[in-house]
Amino acid sequence: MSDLITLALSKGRIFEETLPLLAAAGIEVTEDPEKSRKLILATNRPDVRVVLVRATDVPTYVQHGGADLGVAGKDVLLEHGGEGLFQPLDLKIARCRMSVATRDDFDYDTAVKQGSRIRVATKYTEIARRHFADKGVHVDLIKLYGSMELAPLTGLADAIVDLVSTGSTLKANRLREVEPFLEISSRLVVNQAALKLKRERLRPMIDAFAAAVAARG
Ligand code: PRT
Ligand code: MG
Repeated sequence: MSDLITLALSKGRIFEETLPLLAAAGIEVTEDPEKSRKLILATNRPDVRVVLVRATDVPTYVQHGGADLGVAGKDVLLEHGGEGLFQPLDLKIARCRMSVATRDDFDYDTAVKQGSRIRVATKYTEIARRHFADKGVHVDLIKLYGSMELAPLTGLADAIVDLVSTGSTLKANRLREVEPFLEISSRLVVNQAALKLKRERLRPMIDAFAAAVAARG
């Protein structure tokens, strides 16, 4: 195992919202990912680097030691399963909720009450499967990799399960949020072997993140 500390982040909201937490640990990313195509970013600490990966790949990198630690949404962690990952901290960033949404003219409550089979399109098949199983609702899950909003509009599905934050994406596509069911935020994930072998340097980082999260309230 290399002596570097490698942190896996995804571009966009997770990268942006993790920067202040890194700053609290005295770590500054010295390159701007929006201004270059580099996937490995240096920091002010010669022993710490950031790697940019797809949000859904963060748990995989950390689990297999491609990174020592990373930041991933609860949605991503639930879908991944979280095996081999130590999850010491809810960073309370990139917050949103997982919801069921339908077309305006689909009567979800009645369909549920009548025990109808509902066709649900989603990228989050594991979360959706568990949610409807807990409710005792029969569903046919259709796996998609993006643009879930299109599914009810084209007749591919009756409903979708997707992340909602402001609600404007649903609104723009004339969909209605009928059932928010899971609060989502991002977690710090740490490789279990790294936690043992690099404990002296990782522990203060984790503690600094925890203090910054607590200070934010
Ligand atoms: O976008 P890309 O395909 O590159 O990857 P990604 O979608 O996996 O990454 P990214 O950066 O978009 O999301 C990373 C993490 O941010 C997710 O795993 C969530 O934990 C968290 N997060 C917080 C969100 C949102 N808010 C969010 N609003 N992830 C996605 N969205 C999407 C949502 O899927 C929907 O399409 O934004 C749209 C809804 O937003 P509103 O504001 O219109 O309701
Ligand atoms: Mg996205």
